[in-house]
Order: sequence, then C-alpha cells, then structure tokens
Amino acid sequence: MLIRVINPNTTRSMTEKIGASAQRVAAPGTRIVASNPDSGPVSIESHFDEAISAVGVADEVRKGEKEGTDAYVIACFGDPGLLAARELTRAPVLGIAEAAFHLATMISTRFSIVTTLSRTGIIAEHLLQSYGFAHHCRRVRAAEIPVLDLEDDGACALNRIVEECLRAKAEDNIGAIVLGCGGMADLADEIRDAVGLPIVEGVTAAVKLAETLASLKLGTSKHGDLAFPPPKRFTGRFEHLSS
Ligand code: 5HY
Repeated sequence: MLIRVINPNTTRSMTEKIGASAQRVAAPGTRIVASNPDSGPVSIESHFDEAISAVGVADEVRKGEKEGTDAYVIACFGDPGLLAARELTRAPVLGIAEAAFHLATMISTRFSIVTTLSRTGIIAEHLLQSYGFAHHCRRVRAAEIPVLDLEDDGACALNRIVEECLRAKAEDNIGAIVLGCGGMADLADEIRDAVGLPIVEGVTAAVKLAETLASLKLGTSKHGDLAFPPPKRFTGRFEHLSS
C-alpha cells in the first residue's frame, strides 16, 4: 500500500519528521511518501496561509495520482484543501484534524486541543463545528509558539506544549488531548509520559485510518459533490490545471 503524506507548508525538515513518524506506525507493507509543495508558506499560521497551501495540496494529489497512490494524508491541523483533494482522486484522503477528532471521541467523552498559536485556534473551532465534534471538545488551547519553533530544538517548544497540556488536564475535565499541529508528529510519546493522559496525534491517527479505509477498498465516493471536478480551462498561472 502506498500512502502519500502531504505537509502543506514548504519546510522540508518538518516534512521529513512527519514522514518518519508516519512510517513508524505504518503496517508492514505500507510505504509512506512524504511530500510538500514547492511553492507556498513555510508555515501555516493564518487563513491566508491556509488558502495558498490548499493549491499546493491539490498539486501534490495530482502528482500522487500519477504514482498509483492508495491513500492520502493532509498533515496540517487546518486540513487545508481537504474536500478539493477528495474531488481529485478515488483514493481516501484524510485530514489530520478530522482523523484525530474521530479517535479522540473513541477513547474519551471530552477532549481538549493544544495547538500552536491562539490566532489559528479559530480554524480548529470551525473544523470541530463542520465535522460535528464541537460538543466533544472542551477547549481549544494554544502554547503560543510559532509553528517553526517546532523545528528549532533550542526554542523549548516541547516545554510550552507540556505546560499547556498540564493546564488542560487540571482545568478542562477531559479524558484526552489532541495535538493541534502536524509539526508535533514526533512529540506524542514524550507529552503522554509528562502529562499522564492519552495524547491523540493527527499524523499517526490519519495514517492508521487511511490504511483501514484503503484495505477495506473504501475510497472517496465519486457520486455527488466529491465527483471529479468538471473539465474546464484555467487561465494565467493556473493554466496547467486545465482539463
Ligand atoms: C500545521 N500549521 O499543522 C498548522 C498548525 C497550526 O504549518 N502545520 C502548519 O498552527 O495551525
């Protein structure tokens, strides 16, 4: 089985870290290809960053379709371009936020989210509402760390995340915590040991759900709104998307 894990920002070191975490939990026989768009934001910390990164996600899915990819994972906690990506393939496409929400509600009745910046917290809140998980989530918290601090060992991002998780454990009356950034893919075990609560990490959650769907031959439905986009001409810098 071939799973393409797409990091929607363009920071290669984060893509490699995400790929390594994905391969670590993948079943024997599952090959992970971790990729990121050539063009786009080095980190996604705003609605504008999200909008631009969604085009990059679509480009990576189009590349994956030429390689016979069996499933896709969008490894950014805003699930940027998820529905557009599903239109482009028959394979299942998992967003790490959606995957994490599903698993968190199977092991706890209430969870909190710990993300990077409070300004992107609203994006997680919008996803909770649109996916129907808002009533399961107590709080969307932020460690107030820029996304790229997760790439800088000196930035003590881990300590800031653990502190916020301990506050959530003490104050939110929850059973689990969802990590709110793809760049936290390699931190779940350390945080779990420091906090003493189940920690749901989206990249690994999405990889396991992608394997499950693909092995059950449950791909994206082409009946209805996720059918392939109607062929049309694109102009200017998007001319290459014409079909
Ligand atoms: C992410 N940004 O998962 C989001 C996290 C966030 O570049 N990868 C990013 O802060 O919204």
